[in-house]
Amino acid sequence: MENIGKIDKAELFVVKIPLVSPFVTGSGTVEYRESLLLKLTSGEFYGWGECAAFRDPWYHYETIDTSLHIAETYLLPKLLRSSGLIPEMIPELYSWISGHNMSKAMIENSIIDLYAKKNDVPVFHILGGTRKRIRSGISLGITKDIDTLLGNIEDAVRKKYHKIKIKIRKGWDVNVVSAIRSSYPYINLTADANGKYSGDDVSIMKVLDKFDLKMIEQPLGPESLLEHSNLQKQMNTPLCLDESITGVRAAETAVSLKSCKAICVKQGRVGGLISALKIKDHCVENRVRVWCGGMLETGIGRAFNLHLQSIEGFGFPGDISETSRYFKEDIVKDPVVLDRDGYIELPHGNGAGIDVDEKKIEKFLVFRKKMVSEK
Ligand code: OSB
Ligand code: MG
Repeated sequence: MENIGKIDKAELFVVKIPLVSPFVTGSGTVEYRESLLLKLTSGEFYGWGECAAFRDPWYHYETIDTSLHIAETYLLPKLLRSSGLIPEMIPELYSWISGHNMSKAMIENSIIDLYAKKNDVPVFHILGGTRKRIRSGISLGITKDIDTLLGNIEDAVRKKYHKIKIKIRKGWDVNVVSAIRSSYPYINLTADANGKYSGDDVSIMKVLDKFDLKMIEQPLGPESLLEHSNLQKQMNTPLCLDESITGVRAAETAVSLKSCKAICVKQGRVGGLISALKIKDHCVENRVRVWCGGMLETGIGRAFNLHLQSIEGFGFPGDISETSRYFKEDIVKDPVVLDRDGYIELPHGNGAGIDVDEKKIEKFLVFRKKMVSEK
């Protein structure tokens, strides 16, 4: 395989795209997906990446502005001075920079897209993915009442989603799960608390334990690895960590502390695809279930998540839904759709397999910056 050579140009874009409806979680609401995008150019080739960070730090400390700052001050200048890189070198190149894994993942994704295009192979080929189609999953936000949510669940069941995840928070938990289970006793159902419960809420967790939830995601705060370990001991339902898994080391610690029986890997949060693969390997070795989460990404980030979930070892449906679930208009040409059996086909073509619509980027643009190599 050929290395990526020299990067000539790096272009950063921030777009702001309306969601079809506000996405409400226990810790924050999103009405517009504001997203930081990167396009790297090397000769006739280019690679795209998307940063998982949101405008505000309600889910994770990184934001669009911190990611932009880290990328333009540290990550991109270093990249524009380097040559002959292959994707495996990226984590090392940036290892001296503490944290900021979302910003790093955006760069890494663009490099992998570029590298795959240069070598005329799809991204999943580089990652070792073998599945040609993957099982879909949908994450349903908190709604104004339970009937509205039941309607959304009905739509998801009709579309044959392989997993339905609901958001829970105090006052929107046992009542909601119990109503869903009365109508849908057998669906593959999980609940995501986004860290908003505490050690005092064990009694609520014990009630939730009775509804055959396939997992409860991140009941306690991101730094509560020990508390999750204590809670897991008292529960049959597998706990799944999301916010806590900020990188490879955090995943290893969570596994050794038995803080969870499942991990939601968001490659955009753990530093990129290479780190996500390391976490997957560690989970498989230790019989912890692993699956690919999402961050309401546009078609760019969504494509990388799809490639990742195509790897054997991602043993539970991810949070990868069809584009129209969030966006009326996206910035890539081919939307993600479900087939009749609720599967999503891997994108065709080399690289990430997406065709970015730069006219749509112009339409939704709120910021842009270009950096060129000094040669
Ligand atoms: O906790 O998994 C989460 C969306 C934004 C931030 C955090 C989360 C989510 C989701 C939806 O649950 C994932 C998706 O559909 O992209
Ligand atoms: Mg989550």
